[in-house]
Amino acid sequence: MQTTPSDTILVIGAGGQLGLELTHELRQRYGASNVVAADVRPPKDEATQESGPFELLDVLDKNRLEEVVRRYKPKQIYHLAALLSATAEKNPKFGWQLNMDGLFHVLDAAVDLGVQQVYWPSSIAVFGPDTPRANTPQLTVMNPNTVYGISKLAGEQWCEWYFRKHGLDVRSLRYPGLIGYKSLPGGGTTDYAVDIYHKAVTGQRYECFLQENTYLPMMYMPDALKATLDLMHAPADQINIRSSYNLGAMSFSPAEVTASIRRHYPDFQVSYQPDSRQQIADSWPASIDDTAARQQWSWQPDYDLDRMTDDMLVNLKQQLTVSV
Ligand code: AKB
Repeated sequence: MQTTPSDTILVIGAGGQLGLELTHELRQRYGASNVVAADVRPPKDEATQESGPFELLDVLDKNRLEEVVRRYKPKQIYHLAALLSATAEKNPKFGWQLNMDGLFHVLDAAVDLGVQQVYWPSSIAVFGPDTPRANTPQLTVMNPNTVYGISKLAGEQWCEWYFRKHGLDVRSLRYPGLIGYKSLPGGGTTDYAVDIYHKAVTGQRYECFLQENTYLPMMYMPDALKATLDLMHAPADQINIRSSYNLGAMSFSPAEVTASIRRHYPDFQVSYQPDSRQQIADSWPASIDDTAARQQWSWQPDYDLDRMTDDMLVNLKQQLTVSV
């Protein structure tokens, strides 16, 4: 039975790296009581739990998901719960189950219960070793070779299918590595680019799990939030891609981010001890062509590497001072 959507927004995976910041941003824009945060475990920061409604929700539990959707009648769902690249390689069956069944449950609940819009994140992981690495086009050879990448590519195709068959307004971005100071990522290949800043401000040396010359596409969190909300607000007739949009901002290597940090901490020491994540990074693009996003809904990033570094370091230092 369809419900009448309210102004409510449901964020699934609200305790994760992106979920936490997106929930805060949505609550600021639309009012805390209109944004329901949901996660499989209570969020580590009390603000998410206390500043607005929170629901414990395992997206693999379809009945519970439907109960939450029936209760709040959200007009939009942001479904962010997933296992990232490195963790999914270690738990392939569970990675596939969470990333695919979770998506089906959300798409079906949206169709069956009258949710107007769904946002679902894809990733640069949809590309693989056969993909052109420099300035990777929107449409090209994909052939991902990680569980995470395979699940994201399949998910993109399903999103498009639900749009065509059910008219569901699903929108998606292929995020590069996301970097922010408010929350830590977990289980990704691009996580080094967050960890390295934490080590720098706490006066520690950093052992990087990727080689110094490994270039990957990256993005500062304020740009990721802007892109996500701009895409969700764009008029439907401007959205010609219903699988997922390439999204770029900057591309750098561990050596380059180290140099950027050394402008502030000249003695910062980094060593390199590549592990299994190197192979994953080597199969991904080094940079992204996001012309479609720029042309169709005016995407434009604000942060380059040095501007991001300056902001990360100021904010991380401030957090340290507050917590001492
Ligand atoms: C990961 O490293 O797995 C993620 C991603 C690029 O999707 N940050």
